[in-house]
Amino acid sequence: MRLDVITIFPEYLAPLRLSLVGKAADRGLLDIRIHDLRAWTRDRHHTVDDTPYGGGPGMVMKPEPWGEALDEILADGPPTDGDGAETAARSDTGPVLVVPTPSGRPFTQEIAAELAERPHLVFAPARYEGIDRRVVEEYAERAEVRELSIGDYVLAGGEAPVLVMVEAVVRLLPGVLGNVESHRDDSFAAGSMAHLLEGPVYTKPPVWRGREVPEILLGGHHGNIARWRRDHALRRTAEHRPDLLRAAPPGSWDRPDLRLLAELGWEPDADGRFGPRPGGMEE
Ligand code: 6GU
Repeated sequence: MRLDVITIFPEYLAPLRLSLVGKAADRGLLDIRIHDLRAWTRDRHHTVDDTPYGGGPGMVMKPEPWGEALDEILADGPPTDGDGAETAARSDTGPVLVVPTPSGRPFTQEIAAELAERPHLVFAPARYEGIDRRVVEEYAERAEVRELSIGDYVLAGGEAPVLVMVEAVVRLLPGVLGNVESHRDDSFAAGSMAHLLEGPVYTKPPVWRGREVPEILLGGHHGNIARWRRDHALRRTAEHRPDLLRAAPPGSWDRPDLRLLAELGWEPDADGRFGPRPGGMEE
């Protein structure tokens, strides 16, 4: 996978050289290139922003440096296959331009998995007032553009979101995680533990500061251990992310799940989905 990041703070992306992502790059699974947007300015002051048309606070990133940077980087990326009948903007092998913005669609595990299938990702982090709109319009004709937000809060720029998204994508690439099984129980991964958060984990010693590891985990009864883990995942999800329980398709729950959920005050509606109790205080 080829990964380009165009930024006015190249040093902010230094963590991509470390840890899991850095190792994947060292092993040749990933070609990461960080570019300074100011390299594509032509004035003495390397100007990348200007005041917004229509007035208002803050500054807007000028389109010209982005245009020159993206032209060069898209031309230099891996070739798009196809018979010519499909455009790069629609091809599964064409580049994806990721524009981090608090006004984007929510970045999810599903989107991370889609991005992990693509050969070329180009990230365009901006300061939060954003990039002149015409840049997204222009490149939507030549790439698949994804405007993505990492959560409901406002950051000063898109660089931290790039670190987040790259890590989420790269750990899904074949050969990056040592143990293929490591994906299976991920909170938010598909499978029988989908829509459940992960529960608690323990390691040695068996007693630490007088606190014992739950006894069931010390025995070798795999069925009981799996049940214990699922119960705790369910408790944690009900507590921290009730929205995930409500969104779960009917048929997600087995008999012990339903018993535990009832104990926690949840019950399914006629379609088998959990919703706020009639007469409850929610919504
Ligand atoms: Cl992607 N960018 C900025 N600036 N703030 C954010 C964000 C992105 N996602 C959440 N907040």
